[in-house]
Amino acid sequence: MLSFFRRKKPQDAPAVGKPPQFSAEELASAIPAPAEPPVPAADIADAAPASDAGAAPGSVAPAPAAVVPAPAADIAVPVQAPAAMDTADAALIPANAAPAAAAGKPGWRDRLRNSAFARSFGGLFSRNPRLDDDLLDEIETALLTADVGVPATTALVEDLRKRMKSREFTDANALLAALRADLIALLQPVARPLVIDRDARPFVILTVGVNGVGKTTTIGKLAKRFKDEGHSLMLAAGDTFRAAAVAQLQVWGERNGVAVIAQGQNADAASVAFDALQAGKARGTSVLIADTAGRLHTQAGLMNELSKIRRVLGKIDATAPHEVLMVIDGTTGQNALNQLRQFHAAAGVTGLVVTKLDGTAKGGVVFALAREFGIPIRFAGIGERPEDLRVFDPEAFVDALLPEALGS
Ligand SMILES: Nc1nc2c(ncn2[C@@H]2O[C@H](COP(=O)(O)OP(=O)(O)O)[C@@H](O)[C@H]2O)c(=O)[nH]1
Ligand SMILES: [Mg+2]
Repeated sequence: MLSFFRRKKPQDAPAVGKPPQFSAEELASAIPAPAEPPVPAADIADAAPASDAGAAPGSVAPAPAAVVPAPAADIAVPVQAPAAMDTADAALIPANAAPAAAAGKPGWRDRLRNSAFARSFGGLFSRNPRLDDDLLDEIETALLTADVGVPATTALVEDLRKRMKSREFTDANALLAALRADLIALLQPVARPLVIDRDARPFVILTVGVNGVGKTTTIGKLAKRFKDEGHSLMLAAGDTFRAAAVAQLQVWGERNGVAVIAQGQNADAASVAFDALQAGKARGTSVLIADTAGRLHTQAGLMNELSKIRRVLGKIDATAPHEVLMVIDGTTGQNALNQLRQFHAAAGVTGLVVTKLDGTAKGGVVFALAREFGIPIRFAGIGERPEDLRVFDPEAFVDALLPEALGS
């Protein structure tokens, strides 16, 4: 793993209030490649703060006392063009990352077939099991092992047991088809895609979650998606714990030709969000996505910081943030439920992204999240490439875990 992705613990961060800066070493460590030609002046101007775009800080709404916008010269991105496109790829996507998944169901199937879920059910049904209580026990074990959790597993198995006793199924395959339908039904209520309200200018998406779950990567993927859909876009580098985190977002921004508002390392994250929203308003940007530093749901001070970011955004636009998008690592297991509970209490989560469902993720936690919270699952990450962020699709997801071919 590149040192670039290694995170310094928040408590190691020097005190807030120092002028933001990027040393040559920090940038070099963020983008491990020879320097490429600098960004053209026009691009740098595009990344300028609100004050440069014609709106004086505070003209939209007075800055709250706790938020001291950095002096104009310090706001936004004095970052020397760290890299060109190919270098950016090298910095963002591991060299051994798989090519982008195929479109539609085949991509889901291909990426999820090694999941614990798919493997245990594959093993179970390739043995042509008999329709009996042992089969239900084995299904129960497989669901629990795949992180579906006790409440959802119990509900699913008891439904199947009842229907089996009333002789609804002719054989094990009929029961498998019923399980498939039950799993889809469990996810249907949370399959509510993110809709960008075009009247909100900008539509503000605040991303939250613990360290390393894929927040910044997801923002990069979303930037590409929204750009392709014709939205004008701005990113806010709210992970101010490390210079490398700011640079990581800037590389994604450059890659997609998107302005990144930053104040550098150790800046107040709420201040960055405030500046970015002012800039977005001044430019009539359609979508603003704010990154935040990863934090543990057990760190009360940092969780309070999220509430503060929310409040500060609300000073400029009472309806912002329009989406609080929590990114959850699909390999986390049942702990994901605790994470969501805490983040929801601190920041009012309105949508989820479950990442890393490719590879060996158990995947079952998606069902547990759906059952327990009913919060919409907007997207699923099924790989590291920009294209590998899918609108969450229960049928494609369940089809990948329990292919129809299984048992037929
Ligand atoms: N396989 C896989 N890796 C992912 C996915 N999303 C993010 N990652 C990887 O997870 C690691 C951490 O991502 P990052 O965005 O820096 O996490 P953050 O700390 O939450 O911002 C990086 O190596 C990403 O490439 C995904 O959907 N699948
Ligand atoms: Mg990050």
